[in-house]
Amino acid sequence: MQAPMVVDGTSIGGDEQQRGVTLAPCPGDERPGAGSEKRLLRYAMMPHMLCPGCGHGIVFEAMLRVLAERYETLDTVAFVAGIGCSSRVVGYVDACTLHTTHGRPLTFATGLKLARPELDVVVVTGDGDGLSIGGNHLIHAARRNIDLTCVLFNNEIYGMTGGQLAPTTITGAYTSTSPAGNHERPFDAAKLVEAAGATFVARAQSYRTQVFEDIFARALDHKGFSFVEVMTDCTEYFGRTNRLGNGADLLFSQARAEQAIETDLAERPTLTPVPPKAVRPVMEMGVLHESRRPTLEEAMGLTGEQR
Ligand SMILES: Cc1ncc(C[n+]2csc(CCOP(=O)(O)OP(=O)(O)O)c2C)c(N)n1
Ligand code: SF4
Ligand SMILES: [Mg+2]
Repeated sequence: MQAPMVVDGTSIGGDEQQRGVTLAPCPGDERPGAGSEKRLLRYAMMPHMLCPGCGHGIVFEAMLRVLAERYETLDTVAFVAGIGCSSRVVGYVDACTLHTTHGRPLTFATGLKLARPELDVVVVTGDGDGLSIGGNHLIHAARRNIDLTCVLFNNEIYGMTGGQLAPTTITGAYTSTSPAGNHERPFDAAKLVEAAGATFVARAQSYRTQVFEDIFARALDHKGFSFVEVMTDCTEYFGRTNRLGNGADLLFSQARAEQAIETDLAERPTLTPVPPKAVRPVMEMGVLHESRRPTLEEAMGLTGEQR
């Protein structure tokens, strides 16, 4: 029989108590208010399935920190996700959650928001889920300007299914389906979604979680379709296949690819695997577009009393 997971002496109650799970102190827990995001976790789902060093855990924890500051409980917040390692994280948050089919979280979220406009609906998707099989739904959700917050975890690969090429994989990178290096050019997700009509578009990195947290909070406040692309790293497939080192090495390579800081470093190739060389492009970070026009719910009259 598996021994109960007891990491330190802090008892936390609820279903986590039934499983004998206790919380480990994390670096930074000594900060005032730090650690409060842990109350939003679904302990019955632990241990989680993310690989050591995966950027998705960093981003997910940052999302929880923002939510913990804004909500006592997540009863009025719905998380909707597709399928993928990124999408899987919604299973770990103690909110109303829909873990849907691959590529379709925005369709479920659209139905949910129109039926229950009073809910705050957050969509978590991956670059495969949101831009490959679900790319069509993404551009139409943006065009409709439905009031959803969509966070796309871009790790430039299909992580969950064994590291296949994604529409975001950088040119030259090795994946399990591009053994000679990727010959294609990746999507610029943020530009695509802005052109499709989203009224809030931003890009952030798992490397700088404070910036991501500020952006995520603004996206939640925004009325209309908010899209946040967050660059995260798949250590297990993207990192290992391209011989890019561990999670920390990958985070450092993100720092070099950010336009706002270290532009001198950014001009140098940051990914130097076996040839053909894959160079992580320099990307603009921050809020890239913000505007206001009627949301789909407003256009349909689902406002005021009817909401
Ligand atoms: C209809 C359908 N096609 C394919 C799959 C297999 N599949 C599951 S997850 C996934 C890719 C996920 O990639 P991404 O969204 O980038 O998530 P990541 O694991 O990289 O975070 C695929 C192809 C599926 N589950 N359903
Ligand atoms: S396979 Fe990649 S994306 Fe999936 S959990 Fe592991 S490191 Fe993260
Ligand atoms: Mg991916």
